[in-house]
Amino acid sequence: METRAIRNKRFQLHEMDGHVHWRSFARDVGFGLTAQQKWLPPKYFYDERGSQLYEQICALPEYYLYRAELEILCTYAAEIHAEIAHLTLVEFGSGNASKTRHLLAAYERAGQPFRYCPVDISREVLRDTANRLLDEYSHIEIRAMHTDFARQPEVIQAFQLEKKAVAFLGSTLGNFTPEESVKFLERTAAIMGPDDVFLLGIDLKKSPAILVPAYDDSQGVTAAFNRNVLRRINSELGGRFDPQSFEHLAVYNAARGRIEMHLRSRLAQQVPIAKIEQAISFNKDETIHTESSYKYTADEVRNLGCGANLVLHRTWSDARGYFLVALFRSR
Ligand code: AVI
Repeated sequence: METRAIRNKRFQLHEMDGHVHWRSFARDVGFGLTAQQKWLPPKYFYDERGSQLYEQICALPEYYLYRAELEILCTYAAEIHAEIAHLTLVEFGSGNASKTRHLLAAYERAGQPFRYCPVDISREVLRDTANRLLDEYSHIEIRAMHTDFARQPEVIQAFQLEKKAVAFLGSTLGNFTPEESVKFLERTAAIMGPDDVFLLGIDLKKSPAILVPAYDDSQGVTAAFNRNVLRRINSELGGRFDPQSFEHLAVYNAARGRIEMHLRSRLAQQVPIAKIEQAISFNKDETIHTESSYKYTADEVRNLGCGANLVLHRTWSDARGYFLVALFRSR
């Protein structure tokens, strides 16, 4: 693992080999698109354009997740801060930190120097966000890490923190399968000390009448986000996809408790992809499964923690009960 740190007084960036190498992208694309049910890992949505589209999704009226979690972090910032004030805040998948800001503001109000350790797969987003936060908060010191943390949550040990609050917000855990989630939480719990806490933001189960439009908005932003992975295969792997020949689909799979996003081929077609030296055949209406977004009940969230040696300590919810922020301690 390559580790480089870019330093200035209040900002350090640790590079943990976080860039997506075209060879691993090609390997995942070759593997996923030759499976019986074609699929692609959702992490490939997030190139620069994909990250911008995700920000637009968060502003959509149908995408309640963002605003529900924001409401929780805004309403209960003081209560949550009281639980973590003595800890350094580490955040997996920090993105533009637009919700975490409410916690950072509570640290700032305390008038003491504090450290924030954002961890993200996008270097550009880490840098831009760090610059804005440094301008905004005079007491903040940022140690950022650029890495694909999903495979290895232990990377945060490189921060060498004595006591930490590890946040994983935005329901990003919902994009892991339940088995992957337990593994990820278990591995995180294993590197938590007795005073450390884990703060999880997760979307709750609710009517498909609310869930489905959140992933199939009327302006077509989520459709563009979904198709962006095909554009990325075109530009980085020499693919010949016509993204418009794939229809965006979002369905709620009640048996599995997840929203599934697919891209459905409007016609029978063959798509050459130069860097995997193959042409992929699609039947008309055949789909590529591009993302699962698991939804949980509050009890399932508690059990998810239990299975990973995390004990639920407190929860906060929005007024409509759509979203949950849960604070765990390690067993
Ligand atoms: C990042 N993740 C939690 C989002 C979700 O809701 O699963 C990604 C997303 N996919 C479509 N819209 C948003």
